[in-house]
This record gives sequence, structure tokens and C-alpha cells, in this order.
Amino acid sequence: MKKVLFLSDFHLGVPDSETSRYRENKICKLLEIYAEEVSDVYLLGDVFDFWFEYNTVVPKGYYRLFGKLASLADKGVQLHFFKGNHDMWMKDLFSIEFNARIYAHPIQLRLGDKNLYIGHGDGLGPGDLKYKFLKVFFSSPICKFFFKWIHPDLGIRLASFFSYRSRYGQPSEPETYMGNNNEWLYNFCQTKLKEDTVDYFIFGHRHLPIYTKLDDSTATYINLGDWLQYDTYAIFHENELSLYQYGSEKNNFDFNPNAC
Ligand SMILES: [Mn+2]
Repeated sequence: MKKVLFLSDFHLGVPDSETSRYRENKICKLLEIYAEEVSDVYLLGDVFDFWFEYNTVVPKGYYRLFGKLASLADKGVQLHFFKGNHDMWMKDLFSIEFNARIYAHPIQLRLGDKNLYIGHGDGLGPGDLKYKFLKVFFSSPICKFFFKWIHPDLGIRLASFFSYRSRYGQPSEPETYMGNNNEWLYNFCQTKLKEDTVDYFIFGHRHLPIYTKLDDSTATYINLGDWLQYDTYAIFHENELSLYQYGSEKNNFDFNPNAC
């Protein structure tokens, strides 16, 4: 069985084109390294800091990433895009161009002998009520319809401004682990384990690489971190899921919040 690659939260486009391009190049190099070894690549959301597909127009940029994704798709690698809270307005461009599967909600997946539960991670678990309200508002067809008729030069500039101001898009403040009881996604995993058998939970959204066993179970909660601070990604290989940092020797243990 080939490897499966998981990564998320590139937030391409911010804070400026030079920094974003540097990040985009790193991501492309990583995809190149694994190009021959993977069967599937899962992009778990917030690939772009803001994204919108008009009927005939899409935001400028990201051509190197698109080239790399196209070449992976042409090699037969299956791409999977999860809509994040920053790019929930994704339509069908990536399925048309890259044969990608696009998901708006978390999915359960069996790889080898393991059950995986994967998603962007936004709006799951208790709390985050302000965000949950905004998500309902922005994902409404009416909101999307009205946005569509604003000229892109104005609409995208406005939306990018608000998108960048939201706390999940800011590259400057590193997140810290708040303890198992206060981590919404950790709580969500524990609740989910009561009704389902899951070996690995994989999310993004938190902007903090996490690799930790869940209490009273053999299941593991993995957070993919981001490419603003950490350059982290996960690989499923030979029935094991591991978290790595691009360009360093760091692995699972280094991202275990309970180990320190
Ligand atoms: Mn994010």
C-alpha cells in the first residue's frame, strides 16, 4: 500500500505575496518529495486565506501549487479538498481541473486496518459559538449569491481584509495547548469515541501541531498544525500515522502536548 499524505492551513495569500510565495514553494517541494510514494493527498482546509469561485473567474495566483496538484493528479494521485472556514466558498474548479474530491464535512475513512476520522475541524465540539454563527451566515446561499455580484476587485479585497483579520489567519501569534479539558477538538474526539470506533482523528484549523493519545482509549488525536509557523504534515504508512515537520527531524513525540 502506498503512503497517504495529510496537510492543511497554508493560508496562501497572506500576509503578502512574497511571504505567501515562499510558503507555496515549500509546499510544492514537499509534494514533489512524496509525488511517487503517495496514492492520496488530503488537503484539510484553509489552503487559501480567502477563496471564491465566480462562474467564470477565480482569484489570481497560486499557479505553482496548481501546477504541482495538476501533475500529481495526472500521475494518478487522488486529491481530496476539505473546505476550511477560510475557503468554504470552493465550488467545482478543483474537481474539474484536478479530479479532486471536495468535502464540506468530516468523513470517516478506512486505511489498512485503521479507522480514521478526518476534517478541517472548525465548529466541532463545544464552544466557539461566535464562529459557529458566522459559519452558518457565510455558508448560506443568499450570502454567497449577493457576494457574487460585487465586482471581484472590490469583493475579494474586502473579503481578504476580513479573512486576514480573523484569528485563524494571523501568522504572528503562536497558539499554545490549553490542556485536554479545554481543547474543543480533543473533547469532540472523546465524545465521538462513545459512538464510533476510530483509531486516528486528524484535523487542521487549530494551527498547532498535536499528537496525543485520547484518555482511556488507544485512539490518537492529531492536529496537522499549519504552514504559517510549523510546516507540519502527516503521513499514513504501514498502518501507522505519523506527524512530521518539513525540513527537520521532528516527529510524533515532539508534538505530544502531554509529554512535556
Ligand atoms: Mn486555518
